[in-house]
This record gives sequence, C-alpha cells and structure tokens, in this order.
Amino acid sequence: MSRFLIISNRLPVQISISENDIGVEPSVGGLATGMMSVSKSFNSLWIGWSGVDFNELTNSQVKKVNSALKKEKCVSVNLTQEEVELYYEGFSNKTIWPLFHYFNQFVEYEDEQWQAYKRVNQKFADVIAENMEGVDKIWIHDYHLLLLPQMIKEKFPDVTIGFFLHIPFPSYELFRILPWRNEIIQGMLGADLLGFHTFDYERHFMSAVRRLLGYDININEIHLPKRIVKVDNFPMGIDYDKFQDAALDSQKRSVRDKSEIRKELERYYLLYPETKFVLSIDRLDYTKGLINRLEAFEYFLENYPEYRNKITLVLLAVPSRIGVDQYQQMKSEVDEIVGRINGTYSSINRNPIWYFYRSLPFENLVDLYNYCEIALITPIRDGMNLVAKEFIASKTDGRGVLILSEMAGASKEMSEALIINPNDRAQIAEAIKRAIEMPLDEQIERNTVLQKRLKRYNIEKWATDFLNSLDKVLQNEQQYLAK
Ligand code: GDG
Repeated sequence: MSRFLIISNRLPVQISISENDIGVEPSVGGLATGMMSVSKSFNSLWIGWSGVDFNELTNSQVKKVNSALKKEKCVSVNLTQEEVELYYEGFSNKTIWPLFHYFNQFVEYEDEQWQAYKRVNQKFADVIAENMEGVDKIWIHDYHLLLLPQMIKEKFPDVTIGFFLHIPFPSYELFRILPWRNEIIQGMLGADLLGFHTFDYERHFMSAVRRLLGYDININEIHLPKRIVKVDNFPMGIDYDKFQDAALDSQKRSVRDKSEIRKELERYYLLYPETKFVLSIDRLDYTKGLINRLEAFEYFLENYPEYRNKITLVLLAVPSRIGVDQYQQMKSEVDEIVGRINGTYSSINRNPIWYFYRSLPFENLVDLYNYCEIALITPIRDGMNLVAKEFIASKTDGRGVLILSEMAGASKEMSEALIINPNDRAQIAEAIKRAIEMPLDEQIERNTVLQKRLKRYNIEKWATDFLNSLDKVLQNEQQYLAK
C-alpha cells in the first residue's frame, strides 16, 4: 500500500518527560492544529523535530519517546542545541520569518546560520531517506524547510513532492535583499507543486523566479529544463465542525461542568450586563500587531469615553520563540502598555484589559471564541490567520463581529468582517464602536455567509484539494515528458 509523508519543522505533538512517565500532547500552532486532523484520515507518517534534546535523555527514555511517537505515527529528526539556535531561532526565525513578513529591520544575515539551515535541511532529507519504503508522495511544510524539496528530488526523482508555505511570500523587491535568494528559490523548485495561501503570494513567488532564474512561465506553470512545477493558491481552512460542536457542547453544560473561564465570564456579565467582551488571541509575535492593537484600544477608550465602563479586552498572548530577542522585548512592551491602560482606565472593580500570558486548553479557547462578542485581530502581516476563522466557526447563533486586518491572508476570503488597516488607530477604534453598535440581524447576516464558506472549504477540503492537485501535476508531467 502506498504511503505518504508529511514533513514539518515541528512534530504536531508536545512531549513531556518526567522520571517515570512520557506524555505526548497535541501542540498549539496553526500548522499543528490544522494538519493533525488530515494526518489521521490518511495513511501517513509525520516527520519532524520533537522539541526534545535527545542528548539529555537516557537510552531507556529515548526508546520510550520514540515508541510514544510511533504510536502517533510520528518520526523524530533530532536536533542538537546548537542546531536549534542556528537553524531554528537563527536562520528560520531571524532571517526568513522577519523578511517574509516585511520586517526588514529585524533581518540578520549570518553565514553561520545559513550553513546550519542547509545542514539541518539535509538532516531532514536523511531521515526521510530512511523512511521511504512504499512512499510515493511527500508533503513538505513551511519556511524552515525551503531547501528540502530539491534535496529530496535529487535523490528520489520519481517521488511526487508538494510544498506549502504557511507564511507570506514577499514581493520581489524585498525577497531580492536576501544574499541566498537563488539557492532558496532553487530549493523550493525541487517540488512538483508549490502552494501558497493567496494569489498575491503566488504572484510574488512567480515574479522572483522569473527575475532571478529566467525560467519560462505559463500562467501557473514553471518550465524547468526537464520538469514542470505547478504553483497555485490554497487558502487553508479549519476543522469547522470541531469548533461548532465544541461551542455547542460548552453552552449546554450544567453550571457544575462549565469551565472556570466560562463561569467567570458569565458571572461578570451578570454583574455588568452592558459589558462587551473584545477578544484578542495570538502567539506573542511582532507580526501579529499586538502593540498597535493595544494602542488602538487605548485610543478608543480615550476618544469614546461613553464606552469606558462597558468594554473589556480579553487579551490572550501565547508565549512563543522566547529565545529570540525581539520576542522578549515585545513581551516587556506589551506588559508596559497593558499596565498603562489598566492604570489609567481601571475603576475599583473593573479593568479594561484582562491579560493572560499563557496558552489555554482547547475547551477554554472555544469558551472565549463563543462567549466574546467581538474579535480584534490586527496583524501587521500574517500568512492566513486561523484564529479569525475559528472565532466565526464558534458562533453557534451567528452573533458576533470580527474586526480583521487587511494584512492577514484570511481577509481575502472574509470580506464580510470589518476590515481595517492595522496601522490606522482611528480606523480600528471606529471599527470597535461599529462592532459594539452593530444590530443583531446585520451580525447574523454577515456571519451566515462567512460560516457557509468556512464550512465548505474546511481543512479536509484544503488538504484533499492540495493532494488532488499533486496527483494531477504528476499526470501532466508524464504527458509533457512523453512529448
Ligand atoms: C502560521 C502562520 C497561518 C492559539 N492560542 C491557543 C491555541 N491557539 C491556536 C489557534 C490556531 C493556532 O493556534 C494559531 O494559528 P494562526 O493561523 O492564527 O497563527 P500561527 O501560529 O502564526 O500560524 C499563519 C498558519 O500558520 C496556518 O497556515 O494561518 O498566518 O503565521 O489554530 O487555535 N490553541 C490552544 N490554546 C491556546 O492558547 N489550544
């Protein structure tokens, strides 16, 4: 039976190790949440880094971790501490991540990190090579592994390779800044199918290929000397039913069984029934626009005093990449602004911001999505943004207002949301006011359209579309070579 491999930097599991026990939990993150449901419905094996330093473990612990991973159909690529620093925190997150999100000022150009990036991509290729029995298709994910498609193609020319980029692909003028731009593009072109979230990212990629390598391009096909590479956009969906069902379930629970967070929200609402809860959820990342969001919220409180005691911002910032300087600095900045706003606008029993710096269990996340009336999602740049989609999917009665940045890939499919420019404080504040005042029938009308779309193009449809296109590419290629 043919098998297919999913490859990503991180495995979709979090491993906890104590003296006598090994725990394996699903991990947080767009890719992990999305692909987990897909992986289960196919005969697939997932290869990636487990997040555990195997050098720190005893032999028997290594065995236990590997067998726990095997049960989850996962195989680990083991990275040393140095590789994590140079390849993951380094080239991936200090070069590619800021550059592809247009944060040019944060980009580092370190040859040592680039060398480690190449070495680790090769390490992935080696582990893949050990697991190739019966494999006819490979699906590689994301910016950590841009060189991997070519490495595999060279060794296994008959295997069909798909690659999906979860972050934006920047415009050529930005991409060309990278000293290793040609190697990166060549690496990606090892794939038979390249997928992006939006047409714009696809277009930017095509433009880079044309200008840097001069290959012939025919609409969305790139003609290499001996192969064709297809490029297309596949806007990633979510597991819609999972969010709807969890939200319905949460509502139905008896008081005793409700989560603490839901009880607290309901208790607060009973005390202050005029309260509107505004939800903000993301990893603490400079691309997500937390600072501008807080400043816009402050501007709102300043300029619309009539709402000061009627609005609560529930701010969930999930710790992320704490080894990278900018993330630590940003954490201090967020702490400071939250402190300033609460210091200025709190009364004895009310704080305008409830701030959580942690990750919450899935059930709590759904409680927040379901209970809060407004979601404020203001990234400066974001490949897609699944939180926006999950918020809408969790609205069981169709009520709720999504305020969404035009810089998120999701805005292309969610024009019924209130779309804002994340750098325009006044516009965001105005959107908050509009959201508070929006009549219920208008909310339901907008969300019904959004929900229909999200339900139809869900995560499974996204993955099957990608995999079907991959099969088609193979057929086309065979015809092209036969000519
Ligand atoms: C990258 C791209 C693209 C968040 N907090 C908690 C939690 N989450 C889950 C959400 C959601 C996921 O994490 C975040 O996904 P996003 O898409 O919003 O953002 P990134 O992590 O940056 O993902 C992004 C994505 O890849 C997919 O291609 O959309 O543009 O940057 O699923 O539910 N989950 C739990 N607790 C939390 O506290 N359980």
